[in-house]
Amino acid sequence: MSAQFTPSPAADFDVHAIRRDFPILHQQVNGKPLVYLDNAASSQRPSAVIEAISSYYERDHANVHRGVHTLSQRATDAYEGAREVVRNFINAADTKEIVFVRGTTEAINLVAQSYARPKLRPGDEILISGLEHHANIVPWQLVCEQTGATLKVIPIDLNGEIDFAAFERMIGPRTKLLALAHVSNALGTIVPVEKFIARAKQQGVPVLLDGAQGVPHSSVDVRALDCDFYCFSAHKMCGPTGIGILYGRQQLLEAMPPWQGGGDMILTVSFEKTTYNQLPWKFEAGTPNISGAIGLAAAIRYLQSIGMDRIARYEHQLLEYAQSRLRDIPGIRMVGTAPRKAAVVSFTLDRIHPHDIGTILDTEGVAIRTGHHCAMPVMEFFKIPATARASMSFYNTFDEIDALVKALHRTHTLLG
Ligand code: C6P
Repeated sequence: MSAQFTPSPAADFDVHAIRRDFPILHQQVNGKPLVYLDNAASSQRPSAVIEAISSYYERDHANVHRGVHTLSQRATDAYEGAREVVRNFINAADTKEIVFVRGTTEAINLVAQSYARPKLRPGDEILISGLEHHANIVPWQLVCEQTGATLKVIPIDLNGEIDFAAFERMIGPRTKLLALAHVSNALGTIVPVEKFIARAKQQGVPVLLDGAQGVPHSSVDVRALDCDFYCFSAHKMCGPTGIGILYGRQQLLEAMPPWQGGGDMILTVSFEKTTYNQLPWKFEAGTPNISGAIGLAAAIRYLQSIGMDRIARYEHQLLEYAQSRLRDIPGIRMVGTAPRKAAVVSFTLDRIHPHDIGTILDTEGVAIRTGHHCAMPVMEFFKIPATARASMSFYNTFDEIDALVKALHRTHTLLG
């Protein structure tokens, strides 16, 4: 047995009280208590979020920015109020910098098409890393195909960290944008984005951060980070699906053309000429996801009521406990061993396919994700087709990690 980490959660962190806020957690799956460890794919929602959305539909729903009637004004106030909640949460300078989108994927595509595409010329370069989710690869491949620019990939090492020295060699006068994950979804690596941003700034290169796995687990301050774009999805932070945020520095967003046309993004339309709305509405064509924005604001308020720093500390304890307990599983190989990690453990078991691990775990009520996690190049780097990934959230318990470990021992007994 390896030395085991003894958890000592802060006395004022009452995970059982927190769990009572999440109705979905209290059920049996396949006759066993649900152990939900697939939070990196999508987290669960507290009652506060579910109630905010249903109360909006029960009392306030109408279209926004269009009607003078009371319901439309209420809906508009709630929608724009949600923007302010997001602004405050990530410490953006102005609500003009907060664009509601469908999620991280749409935010990155928006920047690729509206910021990068008009600027890129053949020979220009976009820099990403070998850690990226497909959402931070494919939009850049598309825009490179459209413009003749080149996509360059900063290598990673066997711990799952981005090679900073290689980055320093690769950034240069042709680099037009650096786009990096804040936290890797497949491995959990927390990327030391501050030093990448500082180096990019010396070169005058703008930086986009894919914050899909960053925002839910630690406090993010876009001004302190000094990034130019920051993208995230509500559904990974206790909010609804189908809504997310593109934060962009105002000066850059002002200079970008709209990427979709339609209602709400215009000031005037005639067949000869159309003029566009101000920020942020210039990027929000059509009826937006109003209830989604309201749900996201409720999720942020909920997270703030617990405190992002307390969440980060508790989740770190879950990670340390999981890592120390998993070491004893026969044939386990941890994939992604960076010293700074979010609460994600990716692993393989000797001679057992990750999908079989996932299937056996499900019979024990334990939900994890298996596969390439939409990060196929990461799997290719480690020369594996897939991993099993347990991703934890602040409502998980140490007992649930014990349940995971027990189910893995059973998997080994059945298939190993
Ligand atoms: N990762 C996972 O299981 P969307 O689908 O747009 O909300 O988020 C895309 C995305 C972008 N970047 C990172 C780092 C992500 O983790 C994700 C979503 C999920 O890891 C689903 S593939």
